[in-house]
Amino acid sequence: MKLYLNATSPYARVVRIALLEKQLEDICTLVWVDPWASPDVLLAVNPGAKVPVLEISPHLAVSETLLILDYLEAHYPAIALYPDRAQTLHWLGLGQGLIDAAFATVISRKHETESASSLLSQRRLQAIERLLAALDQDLPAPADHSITISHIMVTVALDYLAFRLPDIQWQPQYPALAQWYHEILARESFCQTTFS
Ligand SMILES: N[C@@H](CCC(=O)N[C@@H](CS)C(=O)NCC(=O)O)C(=O)O
Repeated sequence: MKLYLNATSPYARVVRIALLEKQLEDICTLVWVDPWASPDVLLAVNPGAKVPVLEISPHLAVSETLLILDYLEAHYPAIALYPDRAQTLHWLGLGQGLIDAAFATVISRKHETESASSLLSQRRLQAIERLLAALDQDLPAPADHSITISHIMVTVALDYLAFRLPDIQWQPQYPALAQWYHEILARESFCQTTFS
């Protein structure tokens, strides 16, 4: 297998951590690309020019983070990341929503596609605020030695906020969520995949 990724993508980091936690890193080659440059090697596996993409075999590649995770879980179930599926999907949706809102905010700021006071910007920031409050109220159960895909998605989302949107000062407001985040962040799979 090959994973196409870049080092600042929260979506790609989720997949990479899932591969590490499932102990699949030895059977997956990392292919580093800049999706914004639309390199031919990426377009060949994903005409949409986005990372992550998991190339399973020549002419067979899966794009979209949740679909890649679904493939990995179905084909490599030995270390399971979806223990209680309904509950896991509940938190997974909150984490993916947080990444989507944060990533769209970063991109619109970077490319100045809209002003900070625009309706869409405001709605995204409000969504981030509400998602943080919801997660603080209802955290995925603490990870012991095992970890679930919800822990991965939510922690990557929170770390992406710290990396790209440090002006959103959520940690003093939500100390329980902050403690939970720092505990998971200390795992080897997160240390090996820091944003850079
Ligand atoms: N819905 C996709 C989003 C992936 C995505 O937006 N990736 C970004 C990097 S974080 C990208 O490749 N952007 C390049 C582009 O939009 O042209 C997923 O869940 O995997």
